[in-house]
Amino acid sequence: MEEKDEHAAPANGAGLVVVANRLPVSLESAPDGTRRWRHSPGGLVSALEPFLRTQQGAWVGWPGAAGQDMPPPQDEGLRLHPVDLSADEVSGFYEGFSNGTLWPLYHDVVMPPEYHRTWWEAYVRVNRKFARAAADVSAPGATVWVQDYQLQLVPAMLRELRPDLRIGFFLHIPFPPVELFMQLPWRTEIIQGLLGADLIGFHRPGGAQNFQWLAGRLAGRESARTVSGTGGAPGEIRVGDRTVKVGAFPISIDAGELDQLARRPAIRRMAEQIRADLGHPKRIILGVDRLDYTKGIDVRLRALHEMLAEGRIEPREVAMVQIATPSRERVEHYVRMREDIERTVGRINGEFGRVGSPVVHYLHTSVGREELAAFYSAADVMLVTPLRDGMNLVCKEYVACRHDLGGALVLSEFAGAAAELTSAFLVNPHHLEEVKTTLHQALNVPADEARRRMTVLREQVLTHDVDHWARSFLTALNAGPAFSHLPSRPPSPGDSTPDPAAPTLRTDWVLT
Ligand code: ADQ
Repeated sequence: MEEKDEHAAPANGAGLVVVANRLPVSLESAPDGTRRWRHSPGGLVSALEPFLRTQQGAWVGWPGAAGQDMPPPQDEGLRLHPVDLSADEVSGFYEGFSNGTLWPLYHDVVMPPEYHRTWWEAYVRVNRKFARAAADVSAPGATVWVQDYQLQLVPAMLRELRPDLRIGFFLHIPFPPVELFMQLPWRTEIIQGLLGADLIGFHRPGGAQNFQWLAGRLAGRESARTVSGTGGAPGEIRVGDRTVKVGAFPISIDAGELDQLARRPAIRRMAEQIRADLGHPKRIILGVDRLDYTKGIDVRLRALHEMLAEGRIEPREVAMVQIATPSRERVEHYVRMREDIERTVGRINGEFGRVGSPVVHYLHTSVGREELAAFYSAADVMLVTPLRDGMNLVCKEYVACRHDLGGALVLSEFAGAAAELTSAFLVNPHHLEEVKTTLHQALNVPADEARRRMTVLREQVLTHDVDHWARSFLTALNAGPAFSHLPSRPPSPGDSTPDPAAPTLRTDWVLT
């Protein structure tokens, strides 16, 4: 798939390179026309930063604005390498193939994916750009960790350019069932692209198993060992003289940091103020999501609407806050979904709200970490109802903020997190009556049962944080001769107990 292209390793290259669609900074334009870089620290950045700094790390990614020419800020521990994309590339690669084809296909086709050859061509072109950028910055024998569905061709392209590298790939969204993946006109190319990696990680063992089956069916690759269920060892696929490992690595959050944040008196005061601003309702229901059709925001609004209409919820006693971050606003499905959601909010408030006190408080905005922690602390019921979600970090963030053991989490069975957070109120979001019954249970849960459930949830989230995830993946990737260069860190409570969701590491992997 890749033309032969010789690439020499740079003399001062990085020992660990993260390749992701976005850089951890983005270029913003002020109203006066000036532009500046804004740091956008996410879970991935904070998880990988310690590793990156010890390895003279580099991060390769798109800065988020088409055709930018401003060099990004540099700091000593972490070098940022922007990949410049033209407006056409953003449209074909990002809005088109990534978010109009792969995103809906990988999320159980909850919206119909579109298949366009021009989008595919842009995807190939841009993946090649990312692969070249990674080849340009990686030291001899470096570890390169490629992230997510936008870059599935990069592992094979990069291997062609730099066979000396150790390459990992992690998919942050679900890997679809075999029969859905088979719809994709470029299915073989995607599987071959991923097989360029030494280790391919998914959130759930089911995704890893689907991939292994497809590697056999589409690329004629033999599985030496099939990945087993949660707790099992990664599977192995033979690719020529190489062994590709495939495993489940459930991602998490910086739980300790959020726990500490939520304990601060200032956050507790903010939470009290939120309750006061809402008119001291008996119950606060909260939703926090990117405004995405996979997140099931419409599902929870429909459930609330019907429960209000049936008199199962008294409008004066309940306030629902839905905070929705603007997302992918140029993609058509998203434009329509936003209109639908806003129409439903208007309808609920028109029928059940009063002057000065709507039932649904809808904020189409992104909020800061502190405000988010205050909302989580104030919420009696957290509604997380995606129709399909690779993991879902919001539910873990809510749990991390509830050191008071208060609150109730309603969680979709179709979120990857449901496999770990089994003490939540689990629900099938496709079954509206069940969503209503479960919401009713959560609104009325006795305090001692709520505390019991939250205690178990917190034990899981606080002992399986994002550092644990990054460490598990990099350990598995580097297992073998190069393993010893991982930095050490003081043990955390999670290290003492076996992780049911982490793969068992073998010492006999031989990587070439
Ligand atoms: P996302 O689809 O973006 O991630 P999620 O895992 O819930 O979904 O992460 C969203 C993040 O954005 C959370 O950290 C949350 O706090 C934040 N956020 C959401 N709305 C916000 C708001 N209004 N204001 C401020 N912050 C907000 C993808 C996959 C997931 C997978 C992650 C990580 O779709 O399944 O869990 O990657 O692998």
